[in-house]
Amino acid sequence: PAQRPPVGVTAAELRQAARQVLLRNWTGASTVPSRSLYPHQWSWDSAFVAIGLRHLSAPRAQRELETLMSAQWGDGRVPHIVFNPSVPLGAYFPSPDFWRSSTAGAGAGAPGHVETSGIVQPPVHALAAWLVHRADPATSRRRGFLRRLYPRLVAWHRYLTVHRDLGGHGLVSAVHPWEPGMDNSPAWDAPLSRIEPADPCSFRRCDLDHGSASDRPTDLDYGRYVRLAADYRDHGYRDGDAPHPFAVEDPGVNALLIASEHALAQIAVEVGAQGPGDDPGGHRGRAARLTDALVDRLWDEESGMFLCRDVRAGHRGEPIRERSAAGLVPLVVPGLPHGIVRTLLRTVGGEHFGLGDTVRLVPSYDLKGHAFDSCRYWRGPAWFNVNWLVERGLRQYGHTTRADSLRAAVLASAAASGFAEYVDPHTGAGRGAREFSWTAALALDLLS
Ligand code: 9WN
Repeated sequence: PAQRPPVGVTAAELRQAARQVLLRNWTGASTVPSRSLYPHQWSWDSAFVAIGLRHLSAPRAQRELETLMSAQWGDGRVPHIVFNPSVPLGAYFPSPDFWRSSTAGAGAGAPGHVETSGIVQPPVHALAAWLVHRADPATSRRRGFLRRLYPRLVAWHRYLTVHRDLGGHGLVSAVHPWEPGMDNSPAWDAPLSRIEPADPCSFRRCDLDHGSASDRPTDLDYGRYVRLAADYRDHGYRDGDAPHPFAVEDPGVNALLIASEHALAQIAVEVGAQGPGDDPGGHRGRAARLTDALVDRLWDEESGMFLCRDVRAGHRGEPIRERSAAGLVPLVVPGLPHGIVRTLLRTVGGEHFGLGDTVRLVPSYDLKGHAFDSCRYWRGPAWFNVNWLVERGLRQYGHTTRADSLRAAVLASAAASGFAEYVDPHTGAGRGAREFSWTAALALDLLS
């Protein structure tokens, strides 16, 4: 195992370094994932950031989520990017003039006061809101934090369960590879291969100004990302009208929705919500139904993990036979059947993910997979949010020793890599951006 704790870094020094990153990446109302590569507000990044910020300043953590939720659309969707108007258009692609949310998305209720993207990211927000509240309930109550956020979180989940059940079996579908947050996962190769790429001359990849081409998704992938997003936009971002040629049920997205639905039940108790359906019992019932659907549709005994499902393949959709770390994220779901938990734990430590054996952090993709690449974005490298989720899952199911060693490995790797965006799972070498916000935030959370 390569990621040893860096000699001489104390917990206090690491905490201080993480704090500095979060202060530097704070814009006054929210946090950028990275000053260089991602100069706007991203949806699931903000949820993870708030989970860390709560240890520094409860009001600031609350503000992070409030800023994001104030860009919510009328149909309930929470956009994956909220653009900062003071950042030049050329700093990130696709920029606001590509998404044109306030005009193209008007029919779906896009806000007029801010520009956003039109797709979504995993719903970690209710879980984050609950954890933020618990860090300082008095301040949260005084500011009416949960009382104001609760109806927005309910509308967000309703958007996903009503407008995005494209498979018709009670699970949420992602309609773009950016939505599950794992852009170029090998799980998308087959469904994406059916998409005609946009003309490469029609856009310019700003990401290559900041990141190395060998680490980032390929130009062909980008052409397809652009095509899917442009077609969605040209259908007014209305899910009923858009054909959604890419539609996948992702176990990570659905597991995070379930964990957040459980958090909504606790929030409903705190705010005294009385339904109908939006009372604590309503949320628990929805979480239970989603859990049943997750197990029915996505559990694969042969692989020993959850698989994504391509809703557009065959007559009734087909499992995508690629082992992605998204299939381990359901460890965060409470109350999974015991046999599934046992098998998942074997898989995490087995030859495909190697945790505690060949690697010290969970890789994003099968170490033995045909598409494994230890450098290229979501095709192998280890990401800190995924490892934070697996750590939480191990702890939830009582595997404290394994959770403790994963926690130590995450902290050591965050420190040694300068809070890298992701790391090579074999060597521990940092990749992508440095001073990456969720790496610092989640390290801070694990230190607390
Ligand atoms: C597209 C911001 C985001 C993360 C995603 C990660 C990456 C964007 C990109 O950066 O995606 O949304 O330009 O590659 O894949 O998980 O939220 O950190």
